[in-house]
Amino acid sequence: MADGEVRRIDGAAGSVTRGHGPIANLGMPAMTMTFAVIPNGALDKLKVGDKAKFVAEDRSGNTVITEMEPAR
Ligand SMILES: [Cu+2]
Repeated sequence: MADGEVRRIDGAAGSVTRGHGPIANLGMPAMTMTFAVIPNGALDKLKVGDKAKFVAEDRSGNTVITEMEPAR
C-alpha cells in the first residue's frame, strides 16, 4: 500500500487529491495528484489532512484507488 496526506476531497466527482510516496506498481515517484476512488463510501470516512493508506491501479489510463483505509 502507498500512503500520503489527503489534500482535497471532491464528493461529486468521487475523487481525492493527495500527496503520495512512490507507487511501485504504477512506476510513479512521489507527487501530489488526483485519483478517482472506487470503494463505495470510502470518501465519507476521509477528511482533508488525514493520512490514509491506499492501493492504486491503472484502469484504461485512469489512476484509480481500489482500496483505502484511514491511518489513525
Ligand atoms: Cu502520482
